[in-house]
Amino acid sequence: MGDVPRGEADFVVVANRLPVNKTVAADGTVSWTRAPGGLVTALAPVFENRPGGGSEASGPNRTGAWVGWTGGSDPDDEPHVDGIDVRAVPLTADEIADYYEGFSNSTLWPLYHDGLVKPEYRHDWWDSYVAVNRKFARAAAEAAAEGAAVWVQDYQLQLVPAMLRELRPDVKIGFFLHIPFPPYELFSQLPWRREILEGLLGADLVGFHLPGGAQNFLTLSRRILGADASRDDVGVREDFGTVTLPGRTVTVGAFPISIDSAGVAAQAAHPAVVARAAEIRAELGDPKTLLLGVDRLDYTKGIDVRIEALERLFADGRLDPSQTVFVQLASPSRENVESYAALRDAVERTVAHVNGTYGTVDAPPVRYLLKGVPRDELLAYFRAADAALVTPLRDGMNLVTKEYVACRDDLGGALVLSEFTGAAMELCDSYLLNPYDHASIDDAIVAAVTDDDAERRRRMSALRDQVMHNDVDQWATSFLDTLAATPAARP
Ligand code: GDG
Repeated sequence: MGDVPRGEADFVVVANRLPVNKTVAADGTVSWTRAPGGLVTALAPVFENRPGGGSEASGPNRTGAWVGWTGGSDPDDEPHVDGIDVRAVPLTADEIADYYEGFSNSTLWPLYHDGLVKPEYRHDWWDSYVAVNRKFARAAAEAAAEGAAVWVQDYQLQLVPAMLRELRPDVKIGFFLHIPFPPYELFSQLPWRREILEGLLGADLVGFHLPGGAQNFLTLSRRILGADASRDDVGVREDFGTVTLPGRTVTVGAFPISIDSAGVAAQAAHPAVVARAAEIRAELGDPKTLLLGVDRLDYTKGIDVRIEALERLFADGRLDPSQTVFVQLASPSRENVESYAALRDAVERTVAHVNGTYGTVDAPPVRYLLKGVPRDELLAYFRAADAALVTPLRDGMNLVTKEYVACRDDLGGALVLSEFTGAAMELCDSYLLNPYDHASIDDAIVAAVTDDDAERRRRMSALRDQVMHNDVDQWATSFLDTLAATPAARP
């Protein structure tokens, strides 16, 4: 307990990954750059917008720190990036295999995404998850100043809140889950269901994207732990509840994440990006209809769902393959996890099949890229596309949707969106579809590309109102203000 040295940061973010990427030049020189990815994209502006890292809740001119893993196993790594005080938590190769690829991404990730792939339950992975969570908790405890606000992120670190509270009962602890939180029927498969819930309940505030996740958490706390968990019917927001524990109360709520909407819009409106968008269409042979998918290569994202839909639409004559180009930008992800390698093979087979059947040698209708593209290039694709196809089978939020909308100040484009994303709750003027229903998918895509301009512009304008008014800073401020207002523990 008392043997942890106090740090100096009044605001600490604890996340699996640091917002850094390592590159090693031919001469061995190591350099660190900012990394892409949902969480990093979401949190980097929050961190930078708080001078010195101090949250509004904890006052200006304070210091901040970001605790996380570099993404590698070199014990000599000392990452640094401009503007953020990063504190690396080193992981061994075994920990990467067991905590990260194992328990986080072969147990929790599939379990929390409807069991789309069968979750594996292994005790050696769990032991590693516990040990690594302890490392993160200790690093956070060492970074945090007396009374600091510590914001723990996501499914890899669900034990950190309780571990940190044990080490540092003086700090305020927030936890936010970026992926869906499953209902009792699924969650209770987990052999360590009690431990995970107890870990999360170490926080003062537990946040989810959607009210449904918050509700599941309250129900699970009641049914599995027998805790006094209730929905706050008299509160200002009906999506808030509380879990009352001996000596303290945990606040539970929904905070739908967003993007740096103005920043994305401004970058996408840059003349170079606008020019590149036109160039992209020309390079693709000026198709009548340009469709776009942008995802990490993940089985939750429904990449196969949209390609199979295209095949049906070509076969049924509802879309003309000689006048349609679908670009799928897929960034490689979790390549050492078996289900991801299998997905890659399946997607590549389907792409080849559709191109072989409906393409010509010089004009395949599907263009598939398995690599991350630079940000400017990505935004140019968003500006160029007549429709974005976002068809996940399950997705916590999906930031690609919001980025696409933010890029379309021309009110062009259309958003085709799965009901099984968090974003669908807010973006109800998109072309919504049920990714399990072929007719629903096909009709949504056809409507998005054939509706008249007035209807498409009306929808995009409504979507833009939503996205431009609800940005990531509002998300973070709302979470941190709620955290600051949570009741102090009773001695
Ligand atoms: C998790 C949850 C939740 C993608 N390819 C490239 C690239 N990206 C960027 C996108 C976007 C981010 O990565 C992906 O964010 P998503 O939200 O779509 O998805 P996840 O990575 O699964 O994120 C998700 C999120 O956490 C936040 O809470 O919304 O539900 O699963 O920003 O633009 N960026 C660049 N090149 C690429 O090729 N530059």
